[in-house]
Amino acid sequence: MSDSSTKSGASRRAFLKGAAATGAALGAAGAARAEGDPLITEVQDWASGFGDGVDATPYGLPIEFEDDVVRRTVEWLTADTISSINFTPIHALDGTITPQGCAFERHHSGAITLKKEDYRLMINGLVDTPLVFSYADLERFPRVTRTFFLECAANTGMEWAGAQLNGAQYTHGMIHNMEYTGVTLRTLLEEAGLDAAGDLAGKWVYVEGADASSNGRSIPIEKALDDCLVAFKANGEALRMEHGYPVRLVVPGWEGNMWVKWLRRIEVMDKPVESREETSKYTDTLEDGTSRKWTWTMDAKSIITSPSPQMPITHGKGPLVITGLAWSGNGAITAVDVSLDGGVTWQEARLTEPGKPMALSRFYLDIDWDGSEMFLQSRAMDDSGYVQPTKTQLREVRGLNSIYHNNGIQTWHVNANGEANNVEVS
Ligand SMILES: Nc1nc2c(c(=O)[nH]1)N[C@H]1C(S)=C(S)[C@@H](COP(=O)(O)O)O[C@H]1N2
Ligand SMILES: [Mo]
Repeated sequence: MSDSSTKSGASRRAFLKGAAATGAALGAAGAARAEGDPLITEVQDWASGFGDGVDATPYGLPIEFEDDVVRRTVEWLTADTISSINFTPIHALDGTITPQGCAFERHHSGAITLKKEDYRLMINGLVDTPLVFSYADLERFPRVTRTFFLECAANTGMEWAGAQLNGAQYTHGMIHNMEYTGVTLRTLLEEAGLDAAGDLAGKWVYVEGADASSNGRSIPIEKALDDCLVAFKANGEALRMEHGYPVRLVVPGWEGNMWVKWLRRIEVMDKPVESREETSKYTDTLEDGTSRKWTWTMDAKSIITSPSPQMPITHGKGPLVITGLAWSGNGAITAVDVSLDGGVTWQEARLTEPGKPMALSRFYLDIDWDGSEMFLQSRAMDDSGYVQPTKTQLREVRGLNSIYHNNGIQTWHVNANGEANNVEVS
């Protein structure tokens, strides 16, 4: 696990040399293409007239050529689309922010239409004054804006027994990363007053949504007071209906199921409810048949988004950008290593910026691909010192009965034609 050859000066120098050679090769290829290219020498349609005026599209959508960058579902996974899931097209995105329009959806009883005017949020239970807030009330509390990932605990769950789904979108696409604006849950709980709760140790909040499933979950009060948000904006605009319009709970670093959408009630309690969503579901069954519960945190994980099965290498050998995402519910990503040979040797990738706590990090590794097959892997490290485990290491602890919390290292086999497939090397 602690192979650190990549951090040596020697490999760093090799990388710099590689990068320089890469630049030269690209330059030559660019020059050759310019000669006799009608796209350079002829006046094109788009330069011979006018384009659309402003307001042609009051709220813009992606250009038609990008219409394959969409959420996708796997039909056989669920009986219907009402209690179902789809997947973020992470293979086709870059940077770290997930546009709401293609951020995965998970509903237990469908996405509901709830007007701001009809919105109410109740805080009751062990509080000094039970309160009901309207949407307009929430807008008058001091506001914060923070970026966090949401990962469904079931992300990568189909891969426990072996490589199954062929694409980063399907294996790792139950994740999104948005900049949320709202009010801290602490602000609202303090508004209701927590003296009635007495000693807060061992106290809980029970949160539920306005949809038919209600998706009720118990959260320890320490977490509720620490960093949870009652959010009404994502990426600068109103939450989309499918993400909980007009208000959702944000529970940084913890499994997506706790991020209650269409948030309608928060009850302060002296014990957890042990609801369906935290007993029969979202617990981790071990080899001996017993189940771990309260496994809230999403441990450090990473995925190479390109190349990947949906993103084959189409340009042949030479300069190749390997890129992916890394995240940790325990803190900030400090480093991501990439292996081209199934975990035998590792190189440290570049992070676009220092990792932010409980938010996605983007990494790049620029290589000069010699056209030979690769077994691509990435492994994430976070500021708690945790290193993303191999699938074998994970199974040693968890057995084969689990679905949730699979953060094992993923392998893509890339053949000489640049096609990638989901495989396992152990
Ligand atoms: N009210 C309500 N909240 C909910 C759900 C739901 O069905 N109803 N699904 C949960 C689950 S399992 C996940 S993974 C996340 C998904 O959030 P998203 O649809 O915005 O991606 O919402 C959670 N919050
Ligand atoms: Mo979920």
